[in-house]
Amino acid sequence: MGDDRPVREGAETARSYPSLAYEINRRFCALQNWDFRYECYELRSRPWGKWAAYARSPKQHRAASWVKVFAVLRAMELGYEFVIWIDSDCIFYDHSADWSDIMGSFNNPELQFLSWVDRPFYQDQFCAGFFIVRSSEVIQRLLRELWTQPSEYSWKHVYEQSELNSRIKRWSPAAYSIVDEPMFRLEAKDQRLLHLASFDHHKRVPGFLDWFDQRSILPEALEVQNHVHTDLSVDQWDQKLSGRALTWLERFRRDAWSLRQAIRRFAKRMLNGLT
Ligand SMILES: [Mn+2]
Repeated sequence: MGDDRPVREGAETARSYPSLAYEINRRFCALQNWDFRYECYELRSRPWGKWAAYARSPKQHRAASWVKVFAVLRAMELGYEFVIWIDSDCIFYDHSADWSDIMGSFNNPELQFLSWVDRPFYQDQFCAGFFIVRSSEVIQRLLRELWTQPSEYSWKHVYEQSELNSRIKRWSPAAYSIVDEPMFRLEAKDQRLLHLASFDHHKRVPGFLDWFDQRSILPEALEVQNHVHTDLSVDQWDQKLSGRALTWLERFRRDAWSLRQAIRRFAKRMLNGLT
């Protein structure tokens, strides 16, 4: 998993949903004997806020959720055969759930990508908040092209998810699998995933706290120094994939863009304050 926000420890965990999700997901991975990484990625900080992610080859700013591409590519570089991506607003819900059938589907050597259906929003698309990929040339190329080629979804909701769906749907059906199980609502106590997406953002902290409460586990992030990696620089990865340095004009544009975003955020806060 990954986020630009740090994992908070001690009593602070309970106020930060990525930190609560970190601990729930860390515990599940420990049970499964899966290595677990939280990429706390880094973007240039300016006095008014952070730079947005930017892809130099298509000259496009990119919404934050695109950064998962680097986290997954990085895990592949580390030599893992399979990489599971989980959003910081998504948890492995039932820790006694059996995942051997899901992982076993990769016994089919043609399968490259597995994800959950984006129900109730779309019946025929997957949600990019959770997916499993085989570390193969096909997937590496997919992720590199996803970042370096122009996309009409660069800043359009649901961002990299729409681009991923449109690319993978061109593949042979044997190469991808969409699991039809709930993730956006708690429909069963034994469901594998729970994803509290942006429309439910106010439920994330209380929802994840309930998970700890029901199991009498203290909501505190543990083993942070073993699992949180703070050296994934979004710009360095873009430079590596795009193959060139930023021009001064691009630096200026990114400052201007981030300033514009900061003004928008401020205006929105003011408007909310008035109503
Ligand atoms: Mn999400």
